[in-house]
Amino acid sequence: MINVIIFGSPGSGKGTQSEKLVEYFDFEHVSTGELLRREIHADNSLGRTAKGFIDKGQLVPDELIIDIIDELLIDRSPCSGIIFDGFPRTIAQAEALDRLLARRNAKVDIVLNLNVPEEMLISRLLNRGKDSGRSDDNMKTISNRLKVYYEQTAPLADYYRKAGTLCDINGTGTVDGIADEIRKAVDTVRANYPECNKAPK
Ligand code: B4P
Repeated sequence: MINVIIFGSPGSGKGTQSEKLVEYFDFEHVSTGELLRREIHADNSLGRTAKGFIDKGQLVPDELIIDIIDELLIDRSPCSGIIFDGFPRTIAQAEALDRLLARRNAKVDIVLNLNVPEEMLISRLLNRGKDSGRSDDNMKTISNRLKVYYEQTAPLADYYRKAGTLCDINGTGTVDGIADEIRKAVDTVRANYPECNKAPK
């Protein structure tokens, strides 16, 4: 299993770049934000719980997210690839992911850390909020999402730097320019799995 994490603050381009990566590699895109929005749309119990946190710009409790990921990892073939977008977001989630992958003789292969200055993040999210219909793309919630990011999620960069898997990416260029840089980084880890190397799409 090849496991890629796209990491960065809200608005850093995680979702955008994940879409680009799946156009090129035969990977599955797992966005915990999208999964939660689907549950909210279905108006089920998980969705109603998640909405309460998301609308305030807070993180959904770790155990709910870890259960979702645990289920997703069932019956993976040894050569499947996953792009985790927006997961993990806390140290507890990162440790849980390491455990879940180790049980399957797998590991986190690379963490793509998208670096974007704060004023650009805010402008991207406000811009998206004009037509996304997302209840969390407004200034009040964005401010809290950024605060939560710095407090709870940013420390993960050190966690993965120590593990030797962090790869810093400048997230301020064009979408295609950033995608090229990311593709090269992911190609280097794919080379560690010669038995899985089908030519990219
Ligand atoms: P997410 O859906 O993951 O939202 P996000 O972090 O704000 O990033 P998003 O994917 O939307 O933005 P992107 O960087 O792609 O999570 C939503 C909420 O769900 C969280 O706040 C939390 O409450 C909850 N949640 C999700 N996962 C969780 C977890 N693991 N644990 C607990 N809670 C969790 O980019 C945004 C915009 O930038 C786009 O409009 C795009 O068009 C634009 N953009 C991207 N790249 C660009 C570029 N190069 N140039 C110009 N614009 C660009």
